[in-house]
Amino acid sequence: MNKLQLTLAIFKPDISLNERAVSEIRKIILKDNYLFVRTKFHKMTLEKAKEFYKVHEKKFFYNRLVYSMSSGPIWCHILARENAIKEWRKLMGPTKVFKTIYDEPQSLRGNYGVTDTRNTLHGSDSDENARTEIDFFFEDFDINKWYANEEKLFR
Ligand code: RTP
Ligand code: MG
Repeated sequence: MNKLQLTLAIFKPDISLNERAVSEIRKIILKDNYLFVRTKFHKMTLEKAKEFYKVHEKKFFYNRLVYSMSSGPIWCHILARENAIKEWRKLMGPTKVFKTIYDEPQSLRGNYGVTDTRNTLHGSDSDENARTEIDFFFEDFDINKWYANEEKLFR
C-alpha cells in the first residue's frame, strides 16, 4: 500500500445542515478511497473564522467569507488517502462556482456550490497548511504520531 497523506476537509455552513447533501458527499468520499480519521461537528465564532482565514485579510471577499463561515455549523474531517491534498481539491473542483459550470460541472462544488464564497467545501492546499489546519480544529490530535503509526500499521 502506498503512503497515506492527511488533509482537512470542511463542509461549510451552506450544506452542513443538509443531511442529504452531507451523506451524499460522504459516500462519494468513501467511494474515492478516503479513510475518515476524525469527524467533528463544530460552530466557528466570527473571531475563529477571522483567524482561520487570516491570509485573506486584505481580499475584498474577506468579510463575506468570515461571516459566511461563522453563520452556521460546519463538519470538519481529517481525511487520509494517497495524495489526499491534491485529490480532495480535485474532487471539490474549482473555487469559483461559475467556472464549474463550464469546466467541471460534475465536481462537488459544481453540484452543490451556490456562489464563489458559498462554494460548500474547503480543502487544505499544502502539507504544511494541512498540519496547521488540522491542529486548528483538532487540538488533541497528534499528527506526527498518526504518521508514525501509519508506517507500522498500514504499510
Ligand atoms: P479554500 O481555501 O476554501 O479551499 O478555497 P480555495 O483555496 O480554492 O480558494 P481561496 O482563493 O483560498 O479562497 C478561500 C475561500 O474564500 C471564498 N471566496 N469568496 N469572490 C468571492 O466572493 C470569493 N472568492 C473566494 C471561498 O469560500 C473560498 O473557498
Ligand atoms: Mg485557499
